[in-house]
Amino acid sequence: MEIVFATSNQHKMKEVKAILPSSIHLLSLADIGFMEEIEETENTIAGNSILKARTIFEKYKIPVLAEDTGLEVFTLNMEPGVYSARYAGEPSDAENNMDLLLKNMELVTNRSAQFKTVATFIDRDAYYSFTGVVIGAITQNKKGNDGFGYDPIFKPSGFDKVFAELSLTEKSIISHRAIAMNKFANFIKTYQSR
Ligand code: ITT
Repeated sequence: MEIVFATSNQHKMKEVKAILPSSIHLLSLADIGFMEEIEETENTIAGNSILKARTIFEKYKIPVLAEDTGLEVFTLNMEPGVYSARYAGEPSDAENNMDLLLKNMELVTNRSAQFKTVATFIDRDAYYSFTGVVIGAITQNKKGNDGFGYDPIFKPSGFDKVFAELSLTEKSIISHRAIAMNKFANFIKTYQSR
């Protein structure tokens, strides 16, 4: 089945291709000629996930998958959350975002946090959303060179490495994105495109 994956983030595309079965052929936004930026105007992760999928579906009327992800720190009232991409302002910059988060957590002892992904699939008249959450903690310093975004400062529970120290294959087994996308993959197995 051909599905457009509505993201402008090449790291997400790479991870999702590694997670989903090869029977799902993912097209990029460039493949369908969509070169604009989708403004994320909703105030929840789920809302922005639906918004991204809906924007592409309404224009092209083809099956679309989109996702929105946020890093939620429990003692910071679940921030940066829906504002994860622009936590330190715009344009979005991963180093600045991590630096600001580490600074805001200098005096914080409970460093528990979670990554949350909401993936949304739209085909015809209905949308279907799938959530993936991974619990962990924010480290004191950045480590590792793999992954993207906040990966250098997020250590998943039960691991002694941050996400940026895991390979693509290792991250793709345990990540928030993997949990959400595996739920979608299970759903699509029995879904009949009408
Ligand atoms: P699209 O909206 O085009 O999909 P984006 O990069 O804007 O791409 P989000 O709004 O979902 O995606 O990103 C929220 C922020 O969280 C952004 O700063 C990402 O770098 C970061 N992020 C998302 N997934 C991540 C992951 O698996 N590991 C670390 N950081 C991640």
